[in-house]
Order: sequence, then structure tokens, then C-alpha cells
Amino acid sequence: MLSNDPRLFRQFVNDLVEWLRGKGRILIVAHDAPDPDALASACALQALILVRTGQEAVITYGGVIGRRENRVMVEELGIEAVPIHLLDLDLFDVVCMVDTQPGVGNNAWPPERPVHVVIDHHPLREGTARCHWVDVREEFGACATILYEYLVVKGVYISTRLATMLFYAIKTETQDLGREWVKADRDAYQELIPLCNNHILARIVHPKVPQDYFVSFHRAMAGARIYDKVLVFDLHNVANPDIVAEMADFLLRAEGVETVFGLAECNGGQVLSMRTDREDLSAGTILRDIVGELGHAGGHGRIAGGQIPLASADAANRRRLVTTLKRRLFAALEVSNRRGQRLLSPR
Ligand SMILES: [Mn+2]
Repeated sequence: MLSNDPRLFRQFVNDLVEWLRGKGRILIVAHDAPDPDALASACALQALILVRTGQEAVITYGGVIGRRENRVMVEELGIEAVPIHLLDLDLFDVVCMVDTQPGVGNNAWPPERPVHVVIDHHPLREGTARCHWVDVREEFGACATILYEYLVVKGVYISTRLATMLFYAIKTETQDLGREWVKADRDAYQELIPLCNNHILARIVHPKVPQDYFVSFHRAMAGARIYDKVLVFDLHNVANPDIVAEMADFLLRAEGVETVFGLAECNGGQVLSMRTDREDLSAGTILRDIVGELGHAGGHGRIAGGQIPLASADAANRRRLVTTLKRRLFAALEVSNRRGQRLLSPR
């Protein structure tokens, strides 16, 4: 892990850039269903490599870019990212990872293949220690803030396009500096504001959404139950996994609710999301404990996500899984009211 000493940081970035120079084909891997933080971090690293070494790096990801805001961001800002299944992975000599780490389960890079550079703000994982260049700063609200510092320290010109994506990444990841941020995030946020294109930003923040978006809202609210201060919702089947995290954010606004746990089935697997505003909890740790041997999970203090592959798609199998997850959730959060009550109770 990199220290926050500015001289050591400058040295690290200089050494990294020199090491990358002339290395051959470079791949930048973002996490699956990349969010603005992952996309902006990847683009910033791509810009740094291009400007300082003249090499073009390819950005890749697994899953889909589902959330409408993120798709508008990609279109409006011309982000070129290639789904990983379209690439021949043998072609790349250097692999960089941003906003995720090797073998954590939320990225599509095969765990047995080497990774050379890891820049992230999630808790440091064991497998990351084997990588040569590691900059993991858990306290940072956004990975984009770390990459912003790379651009600044190497004097890379920050275009309107790059500024707009970095700003939007920090804005969404920290909920406008309301959640999990440090001074570096605030400095980056403030320095980027005057460089952004506000028209594009407005189109990203307020996109038109399809009707099934409202179906998800309806389903999340109609089925939500509150157990003590824990709200649980189930979207059943969704086409876009990001909607689970979005509904979790939305439902955390309910009065009296401190933690939200949501799930949905997507492409034959379960997608999980957890949000909490309790400062004494680590959502990432709790969700990892709940998921355990069933799948993968990870996150920060207040937000976490996970995936569980479903062995068979029959309804009984899924019901058993949901029951198991709820039992573990209630045990972890010491919930006593296990019957719960509807969020939308008839009045
Ligand atoms: Mn992130």
C-alpha cells in the first residue's frame, strides 16, 4: 500500500510510467457492470499512459453497462470500453486493474492470469500483494480521486471530457461528498467543477428512463419489509443488475431504516446489494460474511455488493437461498423482529 507522502507518491507514479514505457499492449480492466468511478478511473489511466508514454491502452469490462446514467455518460463522453469476451486476452503484455482487485469475483479477468498494476480504494485483498505496482487507498471515497492525483502529479492536461467524467465519478461515488469521502476527494471535486461541461453533466444526471425502471421501483417498494431497522427488498428478475444498488440507495432514505439489503436474479445468478448509514458497521465485511461460501461479495463501510451463482433456476432453490441469506443477515445485525412489517403498510 502506498503511503500518502507526496514525495513517495511522485516517485511511485514516475517509476510506474517509466516501467510502462515500451512494454507492449496494455489492458485496463474495470469491474463488471462498470460504474462511473470504474469508467472514469480507467479513462484517466488510459490518458496518463497515452500522454506520458505514447501508448494506447484498451479498456475492458465484464457484464453490461446497464444503468441509464452510465450509458449516457459513455455515449456523451465517448468512452471506448470493450466487453472482455470480444478480446483475445493473450494479446496483452501488461494488465492494469482499477476500482477492483485480482480474484475478488466482481471482475472478469481470469484469476490465474497475472495482473501487473492495481489501483483501487476497496480493502486490500491477499491476491493483490502478488502484483508489482499496487496503490490501494481504502480511505479514499472514489478511485477516480486517486487517478486524478496521477494526472496532476504528472502534469497531464485534463480535458473537459476527462474532467466531466472524473467529477461525475466522485459526485456519484461519494453522493456529493455526503458518504465516505476524505479531503483529497473534496479537493478533486472542487478543482474539477470549473473544468466540467455542465450541459453534458445535466444530461447524464437526468436521463430519460424506460418504463421498466418504474416497474422496478414499484416492485422494490411493494415487496419491501422492515425488520427492526433493517429493510429487505427483492426485485426477483431484472435485466440490469445496477438497479439493485440504485433501489438500495433509494430505500435507505426510509425513516427508521439504518440498513438496506436487496437482491434480484439476473442472468442466472443472484445480485446482492447492501447499504447502511451506521458508522459502526462495515457493509463490505457483513455482506462477505453473509454470502460466505455461496459466492462473492465486497465493498466499503457504507456500501457493498455481491453475486451468487445459482445452481438451478427453479423457484424452490431460489427461495431456500433467500431464506438462508435473510437468516444470516438477521443474525449478523442482531434483528429480533423476524416477522417484519411492510414498508407500504395499509393505513
Ligand atoms: Mn469505486
